[in-house]
Amino acid sequence: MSTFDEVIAADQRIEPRDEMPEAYRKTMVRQIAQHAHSEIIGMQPEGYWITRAPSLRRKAILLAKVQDEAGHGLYLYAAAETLGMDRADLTERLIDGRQKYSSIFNYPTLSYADVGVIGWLVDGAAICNQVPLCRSSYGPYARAMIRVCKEESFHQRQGYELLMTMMGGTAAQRAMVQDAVDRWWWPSLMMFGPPDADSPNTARSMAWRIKRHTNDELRQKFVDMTVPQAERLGVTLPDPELRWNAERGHHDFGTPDWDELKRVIGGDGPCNAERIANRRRAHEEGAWVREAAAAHARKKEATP
Ligand code: BYC
Repeated sequence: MSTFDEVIAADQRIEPRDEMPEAYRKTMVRQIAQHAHSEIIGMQPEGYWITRAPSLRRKAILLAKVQDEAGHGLYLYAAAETLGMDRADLTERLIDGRQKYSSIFNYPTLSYADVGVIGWLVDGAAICNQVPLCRSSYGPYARAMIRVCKEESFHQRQGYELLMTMMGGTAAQRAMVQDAVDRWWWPSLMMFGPPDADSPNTARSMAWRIKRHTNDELRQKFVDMTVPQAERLGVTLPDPELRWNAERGHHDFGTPDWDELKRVIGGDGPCNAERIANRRRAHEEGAWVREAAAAHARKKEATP
């Protein structure tokens, strides 16, 4: 039987029954739980627009997307369960503030263009971050990521298509798109985490092959991928320092406001309190469903 270090060195997967250092298990629980919480909290900014969608077609697309996000949360909670973490316990840790979720979901969605921009930029950033996680060293997480990425790709396309449609509309619609891009660009860059020099977890997570690229590498990849899409769409990315650097073969770009990221992660973003209050209320209102399901399961077990 191979040891943990041999499995990692051979670039194979660690499975739930394999021996693993306690620090590896803790890191996986931390990342998977945060990821799961992000999917579930991430349903709120877009969910708000389901009853306000401009057409039946847009409503059906948005409903499907938000339901996918619930599904992603569930795959991820199931992956955390393989590490001995109970979903109910993880939910408690989210709503009492002991565990984090992505900073991006603490910003408000002010118009329907935000739905398109979340699909294009936020899901675009998520794909950039998550495709390498399909090769992450923890088997259940890597396998969950494969399906998640396929669905994220649909999410990104629906956002881009929505924006293309609006950009072909009236001047007011084009202005709505530009306004949404202006508000979501910098928070999207912050999704990749702090700069490498201030990222305490990256070196170890790279050594364990949980992460395959650093935060800054993925952020650069996202910028390079997004600039031509913005040009095609006809919007301006709100960064005066953004330009092609032929020597590096990459775009140079400005510095995100890292103090803002710290504030938002620390609980002081525009919507943190509202997001957690909604999640807590939904959890409390769902107590009777959990009790009924448990009673049903006990009854089924008792009947021969
Ligand atoms: N927001 O050492 P670092 C989605 C924390 S869902 C909040 O670089 P690491 C979608 C970090 O946790 C998107 N916290 O950490 C859903 C750490 O704190 P702790 C979610 C952040 O883990 C619905 C500290 O800062 N995606 O796409 O090496 C609709 C230092 O950071 C953030 C994932 O969760 C942040 N932005 O790297 C639409 C992907 N950044 O835990 C879309 C999986 C950093 O030590 N996660 N922190 O207290 C990852 O890839 C990595 O965990 C991160 C951070 C790149 C996020």
